[in-house]
Amino acid sequence: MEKYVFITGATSGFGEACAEIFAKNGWNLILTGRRIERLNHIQSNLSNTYDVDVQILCFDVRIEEAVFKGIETLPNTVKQNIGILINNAGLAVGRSPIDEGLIDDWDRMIDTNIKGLLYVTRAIVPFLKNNKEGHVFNIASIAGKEVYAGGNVYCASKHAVDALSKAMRIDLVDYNIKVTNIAPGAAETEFSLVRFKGDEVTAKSVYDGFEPLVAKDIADTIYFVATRPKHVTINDLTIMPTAQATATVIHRNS
Ligand code: NDP
Ligand code: 8X3
Repeated sequence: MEKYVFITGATSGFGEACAEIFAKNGWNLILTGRRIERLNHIQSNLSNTYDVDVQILCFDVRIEEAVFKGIETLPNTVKQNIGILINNAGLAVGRSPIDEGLIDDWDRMIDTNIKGLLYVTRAIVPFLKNNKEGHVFNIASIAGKEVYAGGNVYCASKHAVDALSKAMRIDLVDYNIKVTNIAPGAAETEFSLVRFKGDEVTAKSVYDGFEPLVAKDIADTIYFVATRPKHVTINDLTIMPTAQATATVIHRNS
């Protein structure tokens, strides 16, 4: 049986692009997200286009019980054949200084980016361990390497992902499980629309005057890393648009 790649946040952006490239290369998929219509659409599109099995699970990664119960519903043959976990679901909400931040925004980021990633990892890694091989990708960010004005809690959550990648690598090395931390810079997905709560003008202005990354750039890189020889692991990658030097230094054409 062909292996499965388990992708969280597969309803848009990096996750959806990863689903496409892995399916195109013959991998079966387990796709998760909260928007069921999108999951249904992606499932039928990919399974009709490529000769692969596409399983979907609709849950909010912040809800521990939903994560574990959802994963439990997968057929045993599917669970036992998971080869790759891509911990991608995540978000930024707001960009206020620390004394003006909304607690609800902070909770959403911490619960999704850190706790959600942990719940999914806890549920999936035992299957990889059982197979004595596997690969975990954690989608962190340039915000997990640097901090910037108004980035406070989002940056903290992505620094936590960076730390968890290092920690997982130690915990899983005896089981032949690779752990790769991916740290993208500015990529135009639904990310900024979510961060600025549907304000399309502000979201668009994030990418004014330069060519940002697109989701496919990240998916292509993940697929490359996933297909290195068994004895080769790429631990950590920072991927930026050519016009971006740091989280805040961007060359923009005026
Ligand atoms: P998108 O907003 O396009 O995609 C985010 C995905 O995460 C969606 O599929 C969404 O699905 C899912 N998601 C969000 N919250 C939850 C939740 N509570 N439960 C389940 N799924 C959830 O953004 P990107 O593709 O850009 O973001 C993917 C990852 O990359 C994130 O972790 C982000 O922090 C990170 N990143 C993004 C960068 C960028 O510039 N775009 C740069 C660096 C890192 P649904 O709404 O259906 O639940
Ligand atoms: C997303 C990139 O620079 O907006 O993680 O934090 S940034």
